[in-house]
Amino acid sequence: MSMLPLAMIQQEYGEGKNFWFHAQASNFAHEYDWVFYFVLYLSTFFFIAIVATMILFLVKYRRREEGEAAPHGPSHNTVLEITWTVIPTILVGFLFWFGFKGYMSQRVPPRDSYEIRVRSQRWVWSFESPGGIQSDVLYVPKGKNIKLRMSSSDVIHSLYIPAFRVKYDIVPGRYTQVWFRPTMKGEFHLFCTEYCGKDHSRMTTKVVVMDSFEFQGQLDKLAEEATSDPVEYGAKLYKSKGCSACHTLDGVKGQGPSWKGLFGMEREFSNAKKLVVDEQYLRESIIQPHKKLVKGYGAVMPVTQLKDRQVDALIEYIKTVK
Ligand code: HEC
Ligand SMILES: [Cu+2]
Repeated sequence: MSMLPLAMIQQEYGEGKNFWFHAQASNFAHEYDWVFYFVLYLSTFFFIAIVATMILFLVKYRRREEGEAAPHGPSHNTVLEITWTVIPTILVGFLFWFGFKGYMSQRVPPRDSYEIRVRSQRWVWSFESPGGIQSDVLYVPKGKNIKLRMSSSDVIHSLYIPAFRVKYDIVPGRYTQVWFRPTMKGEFHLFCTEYCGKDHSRMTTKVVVMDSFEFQGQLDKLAEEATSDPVEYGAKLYKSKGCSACHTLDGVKGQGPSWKGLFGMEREFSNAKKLVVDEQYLRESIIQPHKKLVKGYGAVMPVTQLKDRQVDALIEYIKTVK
């Protein structure tokens, strides 16, 4: 048991954080937790009341003598029956109202929301701000309504930000969306909660909530990074775009061929004539992965939404993997 004063504990774990929950870091958190506790205490109350009554009756009406006949009890009690129908109905109606109200407010983003594109892919997240700046960490300004427009390039994933009480599936072939308003500065977990294959458990990143001034600075920094050294940028994309899940750098065969010594080698295909690997071929393999299939490999590489300069950077990077 910690002896820290309350103020220090709150600073360490975030306001509203306790045994059950993460910090209350979005506009939804307060009401969400309230409903959770209401259901929890209600269920606890009825559990105890029902089990206690059962035990009491077990003892009180137990058979006392060998061969004693069971007495005839009352078969009907209108007042009791109405009571145990009406009270739970009211309670359940109340719960439905809260659930429905919360659901509706989570489903409908306000018009003025700042839209961030979220792309999910086995096993990485990618976020893109309206200005086209991409990152593998979700940066959001505090106090603004944020809408995430999400898509998947392979299987079903699910975005979950516990501190925001936000969770929604991302289904291939369609956009899904969530919104929230961050109310607390800091870093919070973001992860996939839909089992999506081998490295599902590593499909994690974080949300960083900044004030709007810091947020602008962060966007500028990311934009700068993207235009600097292409090889360095390519190395980052190799990880953040999920290429590393299938392509190794050390010659070991993964789901896809290793990139070691790829540039300049001779390649054979199952559906095209052989050629020597050059920039043209690399570009095509990244943008239209299934046009030429490397011999011995299936058509499993996902089509990734990459910007032109990202494709360039990846090619520059591949050229350095010797
Ligand atoms: C799900 C696994 C998977 C992921 C993720 C993946 N690839 Fe591939 N990739 C493959 C497979 C399998 C092949 C071989 C079949 C083919 O040519 O499509 C391949 C082939 C390639 C080739 C041609 C390589 C050669 O040896 O001739 C390039 C270049 C390439 N991928 C780049 C990328 C880049 C860049 C990314 C990340 C943006 C990426 N891949 C992500 C599976 C993957
Ligand atoms: Cu996933």
